[in-house]
Amino acid sequence: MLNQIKEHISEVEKFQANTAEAVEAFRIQYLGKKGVLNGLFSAFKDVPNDEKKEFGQTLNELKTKAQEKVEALKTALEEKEDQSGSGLDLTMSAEPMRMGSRHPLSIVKNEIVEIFARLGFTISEGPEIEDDWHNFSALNLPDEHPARDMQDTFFIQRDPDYLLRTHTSSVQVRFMEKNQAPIRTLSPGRVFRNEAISARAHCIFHQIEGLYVDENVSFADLKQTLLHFAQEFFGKETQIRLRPSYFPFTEPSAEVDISCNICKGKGCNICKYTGWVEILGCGMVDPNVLENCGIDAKKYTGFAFGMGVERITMLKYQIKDLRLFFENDVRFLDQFTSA
Ligand code: 2NM
Repeated sequence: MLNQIKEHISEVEKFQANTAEAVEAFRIQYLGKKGVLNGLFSAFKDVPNDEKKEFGQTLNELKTKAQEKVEALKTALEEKEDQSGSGLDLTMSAEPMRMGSRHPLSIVKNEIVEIFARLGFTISEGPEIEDDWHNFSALNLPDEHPARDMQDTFFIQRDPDYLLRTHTSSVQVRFMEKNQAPIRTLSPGRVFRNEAISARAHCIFHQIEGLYVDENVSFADLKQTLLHFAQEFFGKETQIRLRPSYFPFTEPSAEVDISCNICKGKGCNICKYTGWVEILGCGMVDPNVLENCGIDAKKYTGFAFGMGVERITMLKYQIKDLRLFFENDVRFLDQFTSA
């Protein structure tokens, strides 16, 4: 009987299996209800007393060995499966995840804001629905000015007039009414004009206007500030030129061109073969405007400028149709990656 157990032990030690079924069959053969071990344990009571000790020890050895064998074979099979058979390929690339990206107008707005922030300008914001005073009268726009016409302005209510602001200068009027010089402020925001939508015009667009008021602010300060901006935004080699212009709220006024950064002056579609591209309007704030906003025009002077964010963005990325900014087609938006 003892020899029989020892034979089982050596058989258990030798046993090998490659499939889960073979391991299970082995477990049932030895450790199952009607298995070898239960059979031998039942025979234990018939073993003579002086042999019981050795018999019991050997039988326990067989049981432990059988249990360990089953565990070892199961673990080996599981490891083998992890490496290959489960259909899980750890070298496969992950499902592509759609990352959001910033709207090109936001990218450009943030870049412009940062350039002026480094010069000490802070952001001011105001309402999109304005009254006549902040959008027109305070800014020296005479009653007969064409911008006041229904054709150009979206009126919400007449007499008293409420309208969608046509420029962000209204924000700067509000800022001057609340703050005294020195003032350095930048007003980015949406503006509204009653225009037919085309590749070049939209009834909603974005402006950034800047205002600098202090003692002894000169036209030279304006020019140098705008040159610095142009070189920061469009590149160090960029040149600017100023052409005389007219705005009701500034005197003198100018339009600013940058040297064409596409063709470097050689002549191309963008600059219409002139070598120059218009980017903004500017001027010295009319003393009437300063006085209208409660700033002493005898003591202070100021410069102001305004630019269209769409125009600058189209130049930067060579976008040919303004409507793309408002359609939010992901095939368009996906192309812009930046902070
Ligand atoms: C422009 C051109 C020139 C401008 C003027 C003012 C204010 F409120 F200070 F009078 N803000 N922005 C201004 C001046 C805007 O946009 C083409």
